Amino acid sequence: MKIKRYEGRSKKEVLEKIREELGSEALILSERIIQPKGIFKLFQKSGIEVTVTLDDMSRPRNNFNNQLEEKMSKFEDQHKAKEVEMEKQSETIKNLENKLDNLENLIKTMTDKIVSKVKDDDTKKYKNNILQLFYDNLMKNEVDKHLAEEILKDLDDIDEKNNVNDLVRIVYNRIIEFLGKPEEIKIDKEEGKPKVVAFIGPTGVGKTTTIAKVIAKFILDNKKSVGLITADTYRIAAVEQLKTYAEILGASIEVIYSPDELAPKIESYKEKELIFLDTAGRSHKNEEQFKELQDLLRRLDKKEVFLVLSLATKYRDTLDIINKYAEIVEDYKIIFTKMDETLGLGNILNVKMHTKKPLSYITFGQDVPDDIELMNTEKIAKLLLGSYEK
Ligand SMILES: Nc1nc2c(ncn2[C@@H]2O[C@H](COP(=O)(O)OP(=O)(O)OP(=O)(O)O)[C@@H](O)[C@H]2O)c(=O)[nH]1
Ligand SMILES: [Mg+2]
Repeated sequence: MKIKRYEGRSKKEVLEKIREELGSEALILSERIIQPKGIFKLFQKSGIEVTVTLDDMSRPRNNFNNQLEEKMSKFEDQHKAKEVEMEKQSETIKNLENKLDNLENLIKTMTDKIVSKVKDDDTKKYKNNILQLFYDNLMKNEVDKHLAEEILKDLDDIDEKNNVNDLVRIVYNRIIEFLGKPEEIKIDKEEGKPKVVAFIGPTGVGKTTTIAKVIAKFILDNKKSVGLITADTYRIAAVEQLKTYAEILGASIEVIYSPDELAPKIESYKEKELIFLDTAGRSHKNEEQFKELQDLLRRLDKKEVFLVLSLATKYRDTLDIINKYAEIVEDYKIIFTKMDETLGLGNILNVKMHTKKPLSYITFGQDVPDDIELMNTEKIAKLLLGSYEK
């Protein structure tokens, strides 16, 4: 440790000396006023003595510096470690990103493969262009895929150029055969008892309108005597609707409010050639309504039941409907309505496939009596395979 004393007349003077010699690092240890001594003391001014140290002062400074340096280097180390850590993390994130990219690519490739496979299945199913066109049209009409495949089965090897006509004829015939010969309502009066033709089906499909169309043909074209019974008393408007048609057509009409009233009404119509029974539309989800309808149908001994289905109903819903009606009636024929409201006629084939029941009339508009005909299966086959024009 170096200790040095400096003297001067003022503190300023001494400090300047110290700064000159030791620089600004020197540390002041003590200061003392120096009084002049002896006989000259009266004439002399007091001075100042400053004791300083360089080492002592630099040591704490050094310690401080060291600590500071230590702290700084620790901080730098920590900072570096953090940087390394961050680098590692960003590396990991990059790796993860790469993995995600790879996964995304993999999913895309797989999806593309599946989509192109499905497309291949659906669009490029047949080598023969005509068969492919038929298949595409059947699909557009929402024909059940398996049924469409069945209709076009075993034909792909026929040479296209030489046998176009054969191919077309075969496919048309297959459809016509599959649909079967549509059956119309016939007068069938045995033992003096007219047959009861009952129309059943979901709400709003066109049962009442179709009955009006059918009886108009019997009354106006064939001059037959027809009796009408309506069991649809759920809505006042329903009774009024049929009464209006009956009035215009000159048919008699009876209303029944319970199944017990059915037999007497049928009896009262025994002179008629045909009796039509209109029923209330049933939601295929309402069990109670279905029981009532079943009860009504059971009371008819000589009957012909027509299940009326709208072509505007989706395939899935139509399936539910036919399954539900199959629970309460075994023997029935099918009438399709609202052909004018859809481009897809596939449900005609689909329903036939699921029920195997005979087809009958088809309706294509609201006009009574014009918008109805016995289904023309050749026309339907053409529409299903070729175009959507009606
Ligand atoms: N576009 C079109 N509408 C039809 C056809 N047949 C019936 N309609 C209409 O469908 C609606 C319902 O017809 P309705 O005869 O009352 O049907 P419904 O099955 O008796 O109905 P509910 O008795 O309520 O079950 C009416 O507006 C009819 O004009 C058809 O072939 N095409
Ligand atoms: Mg009705």
